[in-house]
Amino acid sequence: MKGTRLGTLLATLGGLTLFVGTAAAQPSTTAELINQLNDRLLYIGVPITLLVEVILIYTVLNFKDADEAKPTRENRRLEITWTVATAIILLFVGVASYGVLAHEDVTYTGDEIAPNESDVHVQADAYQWNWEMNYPEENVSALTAGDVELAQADGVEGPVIVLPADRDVYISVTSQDVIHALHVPDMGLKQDAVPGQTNTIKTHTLDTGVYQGYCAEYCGVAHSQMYFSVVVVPQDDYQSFLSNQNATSANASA
Ligand SMILES: [Cu+2]
Repeated sequence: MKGTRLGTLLATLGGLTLFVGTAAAQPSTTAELINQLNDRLLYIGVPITLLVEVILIYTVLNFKDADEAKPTRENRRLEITWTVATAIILLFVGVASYGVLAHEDVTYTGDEIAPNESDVHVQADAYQWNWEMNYPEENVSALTAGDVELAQADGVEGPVIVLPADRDVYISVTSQDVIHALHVPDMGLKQDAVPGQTNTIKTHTLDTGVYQGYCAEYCGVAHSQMYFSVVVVPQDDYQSFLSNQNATSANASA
């Protein structure tokens, strides 16, 4: 009777964790991969935590009045069970984590930057204390919010990265002075900005929206002001943004 009740409780709580998952739309495949892994590990972690707590409470209540500890008897079946169960759990965690950590949208190790014509390549240069965002292949340079006239960009301040939705995006990150770090939490993007070195990350944009970026490496007194924004817009808007920027820079140089 006791066992059935315990089983029901664990099954109910385990079922509840299924609803913890983030079903919300994701800004990028990188965020999607990371959040999915987080959810999967929760499905394992929450039931194990509950199981351990239930055993702990049961043991405390049941044996609190025991005078003397009795030696445990060998139970081979139990030992084999927990060894195999642990191995299965570790295997699941290992395989699930490897699938995400080795994905190129999470850890980009390729040599080629923006190999396809539809890919977007952004050069993000950090310096004390701001960012300079350039599009080396598009002849568009040093974007600040004032340059960008997009409906979605309302209220956006500081440097911006404008990206089309549903495209492969490569961001090359470097620094002009000390170590900084590019971080866009909602999109699951983070990369160190190291002077004299360029680190490239890759992602695939999904939903349109404005996502806040930060410098994630303490770099001096105005570190906290190193904001930037990533604005993901429909592909048509991105094309008109590029032609506007090109026209502006052509006028400026004329
Ligand atoms: Cu910084």
